[in-house]
Amino acid sequence: MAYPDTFYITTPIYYVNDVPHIGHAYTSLACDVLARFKRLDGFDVRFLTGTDEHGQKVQHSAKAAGVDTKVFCDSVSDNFRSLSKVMNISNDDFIRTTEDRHIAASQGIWRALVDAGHIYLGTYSGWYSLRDEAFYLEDELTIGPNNEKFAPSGAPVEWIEEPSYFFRLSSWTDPLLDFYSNHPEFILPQSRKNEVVRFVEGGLRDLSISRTSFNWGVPVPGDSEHVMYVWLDALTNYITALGYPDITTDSYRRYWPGLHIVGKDILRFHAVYWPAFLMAAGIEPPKRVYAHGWWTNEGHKISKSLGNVIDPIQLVDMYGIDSVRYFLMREVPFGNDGDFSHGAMITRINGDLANDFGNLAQRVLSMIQRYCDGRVPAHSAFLSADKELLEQAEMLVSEIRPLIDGQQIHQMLILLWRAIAKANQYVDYQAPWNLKSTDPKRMETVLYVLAEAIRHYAILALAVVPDGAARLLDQLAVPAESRCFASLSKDHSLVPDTQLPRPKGVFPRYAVQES
Ligand code: ME8
Repeated sequence: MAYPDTFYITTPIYYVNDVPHIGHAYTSLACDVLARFKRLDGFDVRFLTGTDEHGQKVQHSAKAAGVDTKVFCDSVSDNFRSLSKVMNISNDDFIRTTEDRHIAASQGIWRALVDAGHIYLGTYSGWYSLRDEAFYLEDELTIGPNNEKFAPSGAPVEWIEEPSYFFRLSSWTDPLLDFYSNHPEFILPQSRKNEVVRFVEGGLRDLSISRTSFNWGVPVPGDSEHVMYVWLDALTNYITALGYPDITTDSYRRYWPGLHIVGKDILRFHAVYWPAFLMAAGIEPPKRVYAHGWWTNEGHKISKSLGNVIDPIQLVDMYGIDSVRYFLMREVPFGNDGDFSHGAMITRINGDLANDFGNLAQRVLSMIQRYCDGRVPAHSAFLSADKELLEQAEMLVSEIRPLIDGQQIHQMLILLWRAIAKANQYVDYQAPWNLKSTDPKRMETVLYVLAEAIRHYAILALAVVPDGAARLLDQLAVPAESRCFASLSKDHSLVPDTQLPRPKGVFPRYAVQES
C-alpha cells in the first residue's frame, strides 16, 4: 500500500555532552516549521528528534562530571526535551540511543551488513577526533604552533590503534556517485552537494565501525569486546523510531524514507556514510539531506571557551517564543551561515512582527470592534483593489508550497510579508476611518476584505509563529477545524455578523531598556 501524503522529518540527535544551545534550537525549529506546514497542508506527518548518548565523548563528559554515565545521559537528555517544549517544537517522538528499541535496531543493521558481506575484522591505526567522533586522514589535518594536529573542524585529534571492524565503504564510491546523479536533489543546498560529490569522487576508504578502548556503546553482535562506532549507532536512530529492524510495521512502511535536516558540519555522515550503510543493508536511502549553516554571535564564532554560547531558553525569556522563532527563520536564508545579534533581533521584532503584521491586525480588529459592534462586517460588491488583495492572499499557499518543499523557509516569510505589506498599503489607501462617515457600506467592505486577508496570513503564519497566529485566529473567531490550508479559500471565508472578541495585540514591540 502506498502512502502518498506522508512526510517524515528528523533533526540530528543531539550529543548529551553539552547543554542545549542556539544551534540545537535552530535545527529543531527549522524541522518544526516544515512539520507544522505539512500538517497544516493535510499531510500525515511524523517528526522525530532525540539525543545521541553513546560514544567516548559522552563517557568522558560523564566522568568529568563525576556521575554515572547513564544517570548523566538521563539528566542531559531531559534538558533537550525541555528545550523542545520551550521552543514550541511539535515532535511526535523523542528517541534516546540508550533505549532498548534503539539497541535492537543498531544491532539489526549491523547483522544486515554482516549478512550482506560488508563488514570485516581488521585493525585501525590512525587519527581520531573525540570532539567530532570522527576518523581523519593525515592529509586532512592541520599542524598547530607546537606541532599538535587538528581536524578540519579545529578539533584536536589523537592517534589510535586498536582492533576494529570495518565497513567496506570503498566499494560504495561509484554506487554513491550514481545515486547522487540520479537524485540531483538528494543533497541540498547545491553548493554543499558539490562539496560532498568532490569528496566521494576522491575515492572512499573503508570505515572503522567499532571500538574496543571503551565500552559506552551498543555491543557488536557476536563480539562483546567491541562497541559499535557511535555514528553507525546514531544514524540508525532515524529508522529505529519507525520500528526497524521490523520493516513490516505500519510506521516504517508509512514514513520511510524521510527528510533529514542537519548542520553543515555533519553532512558527510548523513550524505555519504548513511546512504552507503542503508544501501549495503538493502534499505532505501533517505529522500533528502538538507544542510543548514552555522550561527555566529555578534560576528564571533560561538564556542564555550569564548564564553559566548547563546542559550535559547534565555532568548525566549527575553524576547518571547514567537519572536525568537520568527527571527531565526527569517534572518538567514536557510542553508547559509548567519549572525545573531540583539540589534537584528529587535529590528525584526519591532519591524516585521509588531509594525507590519501586529499593527495591521490590531488596527483592523479595533476598527471592527469600534465601528461594527465587534461583528464581522457584511460586504457589498468587491472593487478591483479588494479582489486583488483577496486573490493575492488566496494564491499565497500555492506559491509557498514549492518553497517549503525546497526547505526555503525564509522565502516563505518574504512572500508572506510582501502580502502583509500590500495589505498595509491597502488599508492606508482605503482609509476606512474616513469612510466611516463618508461611505459606511464601503467601510464595511474594506474591513471585511482586510479581516479575510488577515485570516489567510494568520493560517499561513501558524507554522512559524504558532502562538501569535493562533491568538489572531481566536480574535477572528476562526474555529479550530478551519485552521488549516484546506480553509484557505472562499468557501471558508469569515461569516458576516460573527461576534468577535475584544482585540488584543499579539506581536508586542520590544522596548529597549535605557541603561
Ligand atoms: O552532531 N549554528 O550532535 P551535536 C548552527 N550527535 N548549528 C549548530 C551550531 C551553530 N553555531 N553549533 C552546532 C551531533 N550546531 C550528532 C548528530 S545525528 C545522527 C548525530 C548544530 O549535538 C550542528 O550543526 O554536536 C548539528 O546539526 C546540531 O547542532 C547537533 O550537534
